[in-house]
Amino acid sequence: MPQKALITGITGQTGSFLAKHLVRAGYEVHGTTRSLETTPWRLAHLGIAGEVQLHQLSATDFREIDDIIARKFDYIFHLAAESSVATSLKEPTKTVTANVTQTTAWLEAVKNASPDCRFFNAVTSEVLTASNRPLGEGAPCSASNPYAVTKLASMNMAQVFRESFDLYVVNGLLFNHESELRDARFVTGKIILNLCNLANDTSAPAFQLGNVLAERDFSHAEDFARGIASSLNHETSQDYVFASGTLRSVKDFFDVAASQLGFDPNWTGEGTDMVCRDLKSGRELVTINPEFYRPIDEKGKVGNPARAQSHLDWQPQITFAQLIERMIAFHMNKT
Ligand code: GDR
Repeated sequence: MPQKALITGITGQTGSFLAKHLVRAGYEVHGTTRSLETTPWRLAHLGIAGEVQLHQLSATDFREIDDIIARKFDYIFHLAAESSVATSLKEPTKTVTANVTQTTAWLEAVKNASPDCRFFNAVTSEVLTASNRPLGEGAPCSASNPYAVTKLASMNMAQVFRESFDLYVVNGLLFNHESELRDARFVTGKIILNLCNLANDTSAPAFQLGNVLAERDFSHAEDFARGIASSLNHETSQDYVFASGTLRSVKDFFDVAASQLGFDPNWTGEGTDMVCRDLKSGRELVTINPEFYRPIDEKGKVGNPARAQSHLDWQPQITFAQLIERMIAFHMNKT
């Protein structure tokens, strides 16, 4: 009998890579999605749309969870969430429902109906307090936006269920993970989409970004999918940081992407007057719009994935340059 896994949020970026990993490893893979009508384009792109069983689950009403969990899974990977900081600032109440209430509903269902099922909860580096040191699992926590507040609560709830009810529950503290399946709500997807447009259309106007000096620890989501899968196969359950261990600015990401596309990016000005031009053509590529700044944008944080490396034998395999190459290749082949 194959092992049975359920991925909540299977049609998202990380859910899709995780589904592919588990399908290839021989699991029977199920997933929840908000709508069965929209085409799961990421699953189709990865060639596994026909190999997973989808179940509809609303983002606000979780009564269907009892029916879904009655199918008895060996593993549940809970990735469904409102995952954009910007959206959480616009819709904090909805974000609490999607991220805290939903996680609690899944944990409660596991406890009541399927206590042997191993449960992974996707958390974020946003809950870790910035420091000059690389951040591991024991680092102090705090939250500076609604998304981070909800993820901190969901992490604490998962820990309480693990300790109080003896469940196998893992929180994954995920630093930024990007890919060719990223949409333009997130800065890497926005940069690649717009730079590819500029490369394909010499009359396309410059686009706008917010704080390009913000720093993040970027990885490829496919690398995280392998780590997430392994985290439920250790003898004991505990939390894991997944990260590359290297800090880069949004500007670094932009510069590497622009260079790979044949531009010669050159920045002038400061703060919201920063502009990047292509030195070869003199063309303006990007300007800054303060509208895309966040009320509080955390200082750069770098992750320390030592526990995942030693317990799970996990190593990232896709470099920063390869991540960007894959994103560009995907968009250039589409247009
Ligand atoms: P983040 O990702 O908030 O780190 O969360 P995002 O790509 O939205 O922002 C990264 C950084 O880029 C700066 N930035 C911009 N961001 C967006 N979206 N649009 C812009 O135009 C722009 N210009 C500059 C932001 O200020 C920020 O500093 C991601 C998500 O995947 C979360 O779900 C996940 O938990 C964390 O990573 C780890």
